[in-house]
Amino acid sequence: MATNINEEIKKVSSSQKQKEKRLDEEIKVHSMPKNSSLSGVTYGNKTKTNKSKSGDEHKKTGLIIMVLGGIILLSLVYLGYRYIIEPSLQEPSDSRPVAVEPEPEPEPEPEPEPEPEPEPEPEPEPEPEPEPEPEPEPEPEPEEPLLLSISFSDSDGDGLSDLAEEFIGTDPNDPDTDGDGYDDFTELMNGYNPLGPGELPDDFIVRPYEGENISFFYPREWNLEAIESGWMIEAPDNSLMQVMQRVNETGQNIFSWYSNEFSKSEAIPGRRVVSAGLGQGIIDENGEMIYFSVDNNNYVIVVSYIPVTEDSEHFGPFSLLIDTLKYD
Ligand SMILES: [Ca+2]
Ligand SMILES: [Ca+2]
Ligand SMILES: [Ca+2]
Repeated sequence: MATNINEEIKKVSSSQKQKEKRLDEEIKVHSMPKNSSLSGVTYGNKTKTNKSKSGDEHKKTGLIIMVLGGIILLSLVYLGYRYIIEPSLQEPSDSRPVAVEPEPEPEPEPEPEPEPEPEPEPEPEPEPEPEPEPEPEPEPEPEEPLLLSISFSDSDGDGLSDLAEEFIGTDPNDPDTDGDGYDDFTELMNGYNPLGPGELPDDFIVRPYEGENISFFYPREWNLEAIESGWMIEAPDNSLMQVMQRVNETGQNIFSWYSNEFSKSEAIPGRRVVSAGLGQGIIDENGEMIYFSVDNNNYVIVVSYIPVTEDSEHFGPFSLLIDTLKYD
């Protein structure tokens, strides 16, 4: 019985050992691939070959470095010679001949230099700048309004303004141009010739207009036409003079009437006041019309000047009209 038990134990232990052995083998088999795939023996071999290879490369590299070093060294030597030693050798050799030169040569040529360039330069002028608007000038004075620019001065005091006398040909500085004892204004207004004996010639430069209440002189060549509340006198160049009559509803004198009519409270400057046959008149602010009060402030006469051009061509006729206006 005991032997049997021992044999049994042996069997068991031997089978146990066999199991363990198999396990070990299995473990080896499983772990083998790992070892082989990793750097096991093979890797070791490879490393060895690499080491021997890199040894060779080191030698090559060293050789290359030495060759390159040699080249660089030679280059440096060459450059050093080329740019430092050579120039320093040449300089003295250059300066030597200069020093040797015996004569500075009296320079025989003043050579007046034949003026090389008469400067043909076509000058394309890259646009001469668009010029920043040459005139910021705010207009040379706002232009004196026409009637305000007329001088109604009467130098010889005969009742005709200088401009009117110049127009009809009498002397602005002599009240009695023809020396007959009657002044120029009186002769004209009464139909006598201020330039000589007798009555006004038929072809005198101006002629009278006699209205119901209003009379005045105007140029013979102008065309007079009655219009509503007045007259229009047209020059050959279509410039116009107008004489209009208005009722003075307030019965005020011309200064009060003007202030009331145009709601002006300020005093009227002297240069806008005209003394004429109808008494004192007022030139309006725009210098286009002159207002007179007539018939004991029952009417206002409005005279206007409407030129085609703004020259002074018709100042004479207009002055004469103002001077000779009468209201009866
Ligand atoms: Ca005069
Ligand atoms: Ca005169
Ligand atoms: Ca006279």
